Formats: sequence, structure tokens, C-alpha cells
Amino acid sequence: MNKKIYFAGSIRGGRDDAALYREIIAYIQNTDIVLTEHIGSVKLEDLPLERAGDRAIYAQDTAWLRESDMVIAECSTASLGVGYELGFAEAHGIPCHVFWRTEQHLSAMIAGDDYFHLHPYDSKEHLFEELEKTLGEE
Ligand code: 6K6
Repeated sequence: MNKKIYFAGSIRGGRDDAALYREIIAYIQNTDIVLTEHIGSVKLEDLPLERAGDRAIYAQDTAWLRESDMVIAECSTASLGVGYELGFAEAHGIPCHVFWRTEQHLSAMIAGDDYFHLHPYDSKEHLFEELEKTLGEE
């Protein structure tokens, strides 16, 4: 309960799954704190961090990563930023849970790294079941 969760999802990698990110964020917020609620936002250009520029985004996100208890990444839409965040979190010893739809191809650099807890899913119901178990674990 009340863990600080860094939710990671694609932004410049593509926003096709933005609505799914919003649902995942809302689900996590039933029990825990999401540091990165903006990942589900609709209009990125309206948000203060995007206007602040890339250095400010990097500084804020790495600070949030350092203070997080767990990273939950939705990787169905490939994203350089999410891959970087997972590597950063591993280097800092933060538990990382990676979710992706089985019809997508997860990068071998994530799928082949035993540090990551992998959660392939084939339906939304399956995704939320896995998420519930994950949030109850630590
Ligand atoms: C505001 C609302 C949504 O986006 C913004 C401004 N841009 C970013 N703000 C915060 N974090 C960002 C932003 N752009 C990328 N990131 C971080 O990288 C997020 O934590 C995502 O998990 C990840 C996405 O990377 P790309 O390569 O898909 O952009």
C-alpha cells in the first residue's frame, strides 16, 4: 500500500496506447502513488514539463526514478525513453515490472535481462490480474 510507483510508457515513441496508460495509472492509484501521472495525458504540448524542455524532463524523471519503490513499464509501444528508464532503474536496484501485449515484439535487451519481471498479456483482463498481483507483492 502507498508505494511510490514510477509508471513508464511511450511518449515520443508514439501515443497509440495513451488511453491504456491512463487506465493503468488509475488502477495503480487505487492503492498506491503514481509519480508520473502525466504519461496518460492527452495533450502533451499543454503540459509544463514539455514546455520546460528536455533537460528539465530528464532531471525531473531521473529524480522521480531514484525515489520510486517500483517501476511499472508498459512496453507494447517501443520507446527509447522507456528502455533508458528501465536500464537506469536496474542500475539503481529498483524492482522493475514490464508489461506488454503478446502480439508485440519486446526488445531482446529487456526480454533477455533476468533482472526484469516480465508480464506478457493477451487481454486487458489478464493485464489487470497481473498488475493486481504485482502491486500486492512488495
Ligand atoms: C508531459 C506530459 C507528457 O509528456 C510531457 C512532457 N514530456 C515528458 N515529460 C515527462 N517524462 C517524459 C517526457 N518525455 C519522455 N519522458 C519519459 O520518457 C517518461 O517517463 C516516459 O516513460 C519515457 C518516454 O520516452 P519517449 O522516448 O517515448 O519519449
